[in-house]
Amino acid sequence: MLVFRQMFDAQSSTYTYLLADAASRECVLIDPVFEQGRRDAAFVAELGLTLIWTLETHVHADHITGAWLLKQRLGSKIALAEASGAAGADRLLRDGDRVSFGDRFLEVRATPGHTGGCLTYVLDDWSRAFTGDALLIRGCGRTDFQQGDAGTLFRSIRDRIFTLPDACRIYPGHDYRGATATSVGEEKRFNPRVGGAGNEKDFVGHMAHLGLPHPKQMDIAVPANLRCGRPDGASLPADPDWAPLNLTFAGIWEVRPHWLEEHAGEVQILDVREPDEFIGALGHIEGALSIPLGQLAARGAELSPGKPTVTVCRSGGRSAQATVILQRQGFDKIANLAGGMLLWNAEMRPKAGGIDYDAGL
Ligand SMILES: N[C@@H](CCC(=O)N[C@@H](CS)C(=O)NCC(=O)O)C(=O)O
Ligand SMILES: [Fe+2]
Repeated sequence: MLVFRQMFDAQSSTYTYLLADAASRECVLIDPVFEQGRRDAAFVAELGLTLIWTLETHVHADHITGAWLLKQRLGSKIALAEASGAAGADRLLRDGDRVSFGDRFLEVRATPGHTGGCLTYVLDDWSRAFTGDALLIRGCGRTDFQQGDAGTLFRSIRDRIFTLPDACRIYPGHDYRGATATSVGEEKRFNPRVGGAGNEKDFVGHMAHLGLPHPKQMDIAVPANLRCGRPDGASLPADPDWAPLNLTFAGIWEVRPHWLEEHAGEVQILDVREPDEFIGALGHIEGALSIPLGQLAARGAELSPGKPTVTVCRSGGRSAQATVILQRQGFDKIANLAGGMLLWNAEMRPKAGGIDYDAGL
């Protein structure tokens, strides 16, 4: 069984793919994006997976890879093409290699042309192929920089991608118009550059006249990607260190109830439930300030700005939104109480008011 997810970085229109072997829980990420490192790490953790490889389809010109960052966070290894010329990889891939995760594997196909080191990763059963920027949906990667060569790209697509079964699903490195996937058969018929009856000469002529401006991030992205995304002296965005926080895939920093019970005196506790809930059956945490979620935008000034804040509600849903509202107001040390008062009560932690479930009522 395969676990498969497609994720998107809106800044660069990049797709990142997660493939996991359901039984062993081993997974790989294809083309992670640096700025999405926390998102990807949280996703891998929440699905109970172990990230063993990050795989690059090529040295990107438009965004920085998350490979190095994920290696620091999760201990994953970095692989990309030997022909990429990049330093800092754990494995340099060549045409015909296999990258295994659990009982599954990806077959490595060299598909140069967009760059000299472009790879396509084909799933073991040929049901899916991850083409990077060699083949895009109704398009293809540009060929005007990074050893780009239109004739080479034409042959890569025709000989190494279009030779897969028509039903093989194609997952590209980007899409700029909102499409997510295509298939070999579909691109053979409808791709205006490489499909239909066009030949190499037609393709080379088409590619010579794209007239695209260079990617905005190119001068930063290419040198960084040639180091597999390792920052060059620049400091990393630091994780908050005032508590052992967990970042959920939804992007919310969370704190566990036991930590809050032990450190209640060091933080301000903000309960965002309605007043009747605050004094209702679930009770509230001693010393908590009560500001209902609907009033938070107007009453943020009642909180001390420099003090770490933990938001609380019934289940953790409304208080997650409270962290977002407070961040917009400039608060930076904010976390949500995981599980809210429901989990707090289930763990029988001390509370003010409410029903004492432990007394058997
Ligand atoms: N506007 C984008 C540039 C997008 C771009 O050039 N993308 C490359 C892939 S790295 C490409 O091959 N695009 C093909 C196309 O747009 O047809 C940016 O500034 O990042
Ligand atoms: Fe690219």
